[in-house]
Amino acid sequence: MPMQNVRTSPIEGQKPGTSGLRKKTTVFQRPHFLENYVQSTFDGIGGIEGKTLVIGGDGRFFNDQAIQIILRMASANGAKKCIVGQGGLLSTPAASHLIRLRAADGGLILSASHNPGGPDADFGLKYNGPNGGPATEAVTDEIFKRTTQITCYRIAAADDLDLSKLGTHSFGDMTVEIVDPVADYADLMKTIIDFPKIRSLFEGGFRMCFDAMHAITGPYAHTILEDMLGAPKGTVINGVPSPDFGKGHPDPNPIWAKDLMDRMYGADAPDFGAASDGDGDRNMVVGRGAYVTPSDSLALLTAHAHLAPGYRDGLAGVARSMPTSRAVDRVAASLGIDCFETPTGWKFFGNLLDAGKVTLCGEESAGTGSDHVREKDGLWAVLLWLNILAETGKPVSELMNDLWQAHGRCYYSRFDYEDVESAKAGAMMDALRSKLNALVGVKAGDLVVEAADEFSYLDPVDWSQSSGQGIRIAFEGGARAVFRLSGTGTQGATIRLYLEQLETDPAKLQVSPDVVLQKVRDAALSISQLEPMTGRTAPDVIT
Ligand code: VG1
Ligand code: CO
Repeated sequence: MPMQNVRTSPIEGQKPGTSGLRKKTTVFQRPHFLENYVQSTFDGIGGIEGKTLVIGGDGRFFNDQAIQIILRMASANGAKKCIVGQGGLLSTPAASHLIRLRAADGGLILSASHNPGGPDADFGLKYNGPNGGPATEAVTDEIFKRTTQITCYRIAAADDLDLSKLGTHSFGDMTVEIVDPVADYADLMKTIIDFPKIRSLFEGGFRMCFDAMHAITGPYAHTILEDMLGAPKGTVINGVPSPDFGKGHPDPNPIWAKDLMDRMYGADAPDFGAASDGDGDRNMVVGRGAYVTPSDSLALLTAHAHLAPGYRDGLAGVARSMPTSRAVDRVAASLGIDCFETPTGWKFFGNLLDAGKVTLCGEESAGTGSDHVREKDGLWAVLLWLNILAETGKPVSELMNDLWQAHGRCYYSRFDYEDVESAKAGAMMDALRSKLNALVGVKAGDLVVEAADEFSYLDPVDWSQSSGQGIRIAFEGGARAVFRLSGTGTQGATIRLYLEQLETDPAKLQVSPDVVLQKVRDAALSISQLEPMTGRTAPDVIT
């Protein structure tokens, strides 16, 4: 197979964000853009000669073309083997599992996750290391450095490989093995979740609605929920992946999964509802008339994980990203296990999981996972919930109420101000940062600031330091506001404001979150001057 060395020059803006590189699809389609980034990734990880890579994506627009380019580049760069999901598809957690199962040297995941897909929407690419987890900051820094120095990339001249045929194919000197994207993942689930127990739950008439949001979890959910666990056909909705996610926004939250929310709050609602995102690593959970915040979901799973076979011996510890509510901290304290606080993004959980310091981890953005892979895992979280529902026989609302009665309730909400002019968003964060030291003791509205800082993290395993990870302001009485800039957007800046208020009075555990959070919201907006400084009068999305 003829190989080409193609001359190129650095392209600006190839710095990976919270989870890989995400750009408008049209940017990824520009000449050399994808190729430069792929070559920089290969070079940044020390080359791929003789290595085995797992490759797959969420099926969004351009997935099929990009994967062919990546295979031709992998071949030209001397890779020994690529393991590819059939049709170029793999959910992010399934890719993570495959890397681990096959002891591959790493993997490339083609996805912009919860960002919309399509010719006018977003595309993304992410490298995961041999532990199956997202590249650490040291690795992404090295990849980025290579993007600024690149002078040529290597690519084979070859016809497209037919990715629909399972089995082993040769591609120049490289082998390409095309695997069923679902089978290994489903086998793994069987070892940690009590399938017979869930099967009997469905046999007893338990009803569920799983919204795959036209994204990658469709095939996984059809196979596992309907075929293996016996949930009636029709349990999974929007289950066929489409390149533009049915023109939807595959972000499982009450705003973007509104149809599911309407069903769950409507007459004759099912017992349990769930949704997953573009690449299958996020989950939303909702009971009949009872939405569960992701932070509460992590706390609930921590409290009851021992009911599932994979966690019978208890948890080594748990971890949450800094903006995630402190509900899980309270459960961990009652269990006598450690609770770690990390920066936003799954890459920060990898070392803790590898070192056996934590078993479960999660983020407020609908990500929950465990040591079974090194990514968050949407369907796994749903299955663990089902296992817990089957064991306890209680509805979601009662489980949540029990949790709050035992540990207090962390009322929680996130405000997103999207596509803000980057300079204005930066100026607001700078102004806030510059007054942090003077904030303690200041009264803002009805609240008094107790502590204020910018979060930085010292990894307790490899002692790497990550600074500038979000500004947090704690108020007397258990309220907290966090400000940070998103690292996954593709247009302007997105400011995220995370609000939290702890309530331990048993009589005040069923109040509307808006009412409870009003004081901390007012205090946060007054301290930050977010609205006048950005010209925004309201967030675009509240979750
Ligand atoms: C967001 C979430 C973060 C998550 C990341 C990737 O990042 O806040 O918790 O890890 O997306 O998730 P940011 O920087 O935009 O806040 V996914 O499912 O989009 O890979
Ligand atoms: Co995702």
